[in-house]
Amino acid sequence: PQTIYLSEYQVPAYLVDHVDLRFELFEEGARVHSTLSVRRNPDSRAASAPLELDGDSLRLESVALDGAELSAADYEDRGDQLVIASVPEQFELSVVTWIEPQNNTRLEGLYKSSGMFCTQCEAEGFRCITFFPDRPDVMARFRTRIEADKASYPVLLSNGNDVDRGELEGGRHFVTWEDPFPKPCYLFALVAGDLVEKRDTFRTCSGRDIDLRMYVEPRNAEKCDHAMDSLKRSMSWDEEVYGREYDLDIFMIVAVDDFNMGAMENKGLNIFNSSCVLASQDTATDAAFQRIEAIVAHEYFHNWSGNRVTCRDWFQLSLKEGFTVFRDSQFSADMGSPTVKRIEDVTLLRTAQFAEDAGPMAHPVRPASYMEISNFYTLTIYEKGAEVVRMIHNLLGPEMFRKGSDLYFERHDGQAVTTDDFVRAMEDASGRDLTQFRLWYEQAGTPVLNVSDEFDAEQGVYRLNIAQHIPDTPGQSNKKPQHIPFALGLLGSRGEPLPLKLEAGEENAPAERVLELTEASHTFEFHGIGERPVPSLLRHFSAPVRVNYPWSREQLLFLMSHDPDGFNRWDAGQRLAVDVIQSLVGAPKDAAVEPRLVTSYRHLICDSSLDQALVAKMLQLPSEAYLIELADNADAPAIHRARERVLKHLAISLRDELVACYRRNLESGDYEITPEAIARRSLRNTALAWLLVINDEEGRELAVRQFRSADNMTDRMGALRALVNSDYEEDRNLALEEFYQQFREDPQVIEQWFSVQAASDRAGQLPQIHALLEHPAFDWKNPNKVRSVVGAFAGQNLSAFHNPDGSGYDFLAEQVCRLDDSNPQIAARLVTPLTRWRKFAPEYSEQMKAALERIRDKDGLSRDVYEVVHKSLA
Ligand code: HT7
Ligand code: ZN
Repeated sequence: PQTIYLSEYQVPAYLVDHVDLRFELFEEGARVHSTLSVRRNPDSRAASAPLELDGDSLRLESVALDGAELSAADYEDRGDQLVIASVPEQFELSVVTWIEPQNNTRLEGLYKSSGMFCTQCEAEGFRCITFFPDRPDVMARFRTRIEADKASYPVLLSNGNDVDRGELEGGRHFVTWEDPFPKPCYLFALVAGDLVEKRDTFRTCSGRDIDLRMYVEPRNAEKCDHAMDSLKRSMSWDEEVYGREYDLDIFMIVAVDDFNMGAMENKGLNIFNSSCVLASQDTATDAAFQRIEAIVAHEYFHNWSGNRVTCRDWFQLSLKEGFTVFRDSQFSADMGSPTVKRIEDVTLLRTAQFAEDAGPMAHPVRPASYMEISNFYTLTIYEKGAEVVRMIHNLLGPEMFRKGSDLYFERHDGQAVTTDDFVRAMEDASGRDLTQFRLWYEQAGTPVLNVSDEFDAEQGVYRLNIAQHIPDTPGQSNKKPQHIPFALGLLGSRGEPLPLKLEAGEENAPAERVLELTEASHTFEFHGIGERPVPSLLRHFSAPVRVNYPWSREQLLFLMSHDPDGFNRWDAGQRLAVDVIQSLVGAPKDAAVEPRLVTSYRHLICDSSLDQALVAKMLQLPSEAYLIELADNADAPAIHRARERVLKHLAISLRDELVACYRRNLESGDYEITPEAIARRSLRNTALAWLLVINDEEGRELAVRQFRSADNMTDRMGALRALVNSDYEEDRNLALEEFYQQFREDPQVIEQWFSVQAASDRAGQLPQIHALLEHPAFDWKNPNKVRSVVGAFAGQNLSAFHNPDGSGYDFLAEQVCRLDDSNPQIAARLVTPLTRWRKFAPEYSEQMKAALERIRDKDGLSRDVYEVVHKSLA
């Protein structure tokens, strides 16, 4: 496959001002009539360039230029391109293509899901619908007429406003949609199906009433309220915090079961994976409710950060994704607990993005090259991209950042731009020079900060040295120092925050500062310090970096209970737990577990005056995935055993406290989704899980009772997970069966049922995984089902996946090869756990590499999987 380079970007030779589409939808396929108003781009230097339109899996039926049908000699159909060598300055091109949505298993372009037609055009799916310059810097106005059988497809939707509708012969009907805003074709959408409509309205800040509509299959009619409420909250938050008002008169959301990602921000017609939009108390966990709120907000926010101002090319993907993740993360923080949201974001970043940044697929936030753009919808583009925007926010402060975003939206409205344009708007609005900061977009790899300190008791000076280096990544070495905002505080021996005087005699010094690191090494002096302080470093996780500092366990325990920054309290607890678990990896069975860990957890469980949402997070031990990410020559089963050992020791030592915690947090009133109620459910389900890890009889009874009497999915799933991960095999099987019978008609719940088993070392050993793949509810064509079994096994059930006999790797390789023909995007994503092979001890890594080689050798490998496998083996 060909590699595409940012350095070779050229403006399009032709622009399209208007697109007229007519879709004739049938069971045996669809005919697409497209008429493009094209003109030569005055900014292009390619004066007499041929017209080149992208296409993929299309059957060309006819081509006409300015109304005159072209003969085959006038154009070249190269399969992936339609080329017309000679065209006038300005013209109308009409093309008719035939496609087969019912056979489209890649879920790119127009396809069928549960009997309805739907589209996914980002990044390059529009070319699977008709021939078109499929690149985001070609922005056109779209008019779309959809024709279909009225009984089977009463609802016909596209972008913009419905401007015409009527009956046709043979029981067919049509609806015409017009989108007044020019957009790239990746934002095009079409839906045709038998769907129920849920309506609401939103009055904007300027007093316009927006028609809000959700379209779902009739069986899901009662699962729309949460998404609709989330949408209204998002609309009003974006007005308040960013001054962004919605622009069309209608905003539509559609839920589809078969979808490669979470959702898609098509202009005025967002399409969602059902699992990311449908919720009811009975079927969705608290985590799902929160995820839905965040994704609804994310897609809505794209209307400005992505649609009104879009990307010039796909190297700029983080322009819209990083900025929009930052915006949705601010929104979620405002809707719930900011500290908990920060902990969740950082957990994902440190566990998965840091691993990506240290692996063979590492790439900058603005990549310099790619083979298959679908492989670049990564944690680096999304999560690290959001952290980069967050750092700009922190460096500029909220007011200047808002000035910068206002300027960005005003200056670039209706344009396709670059990450550099975004940074320039921030510079111009604030007067700050972000030249060095731009390296965050160019250099891959997670910066490492080595911090050391000394205390000069005589002078009352505390010195902190911070040295940064950025590890080599594929194609990049000897990197330059980056501009890193580093927030910190110092604590005295009673936990009191000390004033941070950077000069002797400084008055009113603050207790927290953001130091700006720009050199390879800096030494900071803090004056007027009477005793050796305990440093609280990188508060709020002010930059996406690794910090090495030789904390003693004593200091970590101290920070856990005294740090005024909730995030760093949590982080101290994580560092302590990591240290304790790491010290037990490969240690003799009777090696002691740090007793102070038990004491500190007892304090967390018993002191109900603490912020319970934070406590709920602090009680979660670092995940196996994170422990592996931190290790060299990782031995996943040994890490699993050490972690289990600590968990069991804590559960045995704190058994009575856990029962009391469970009872104290039992619900009394109605089910609510407030941070307090979520924390209560989280605490009692953690208590339950711990009790079952040690086969506690009372815990078993509580779990069975909770499973049967729960009035919400969080508690039902909490009890089920605890039983599944226990040694009570009979209860486990009974609960799994009961759960299945109760929810067998609900695909989103069955996905949870699959993944709770596949992720469990008790219920998810390979023979059981094979049985799940044979289960009647499993469907290879549905990405959610594949993720819930194969993805959960390889990504969460790490001791089983890393079975020393290599069977887990063989299994994954086999499933990737199987999926590669039907859905290459999903196949390529599933390879991820194998790409980390260099991280593991040789007895694992050699077998992982062999599995990758087997995938590499498959005949007809897709470009998606080819890129991931070849880069991993390079
Ligand atoms: N912007 C959307 C990206 C997306 C996507 C990309 C590749 C293949 C399928 C896809 N579905 C959606 C999602 C978002 O970030 O909002
Ligand atoms: Zn997005």
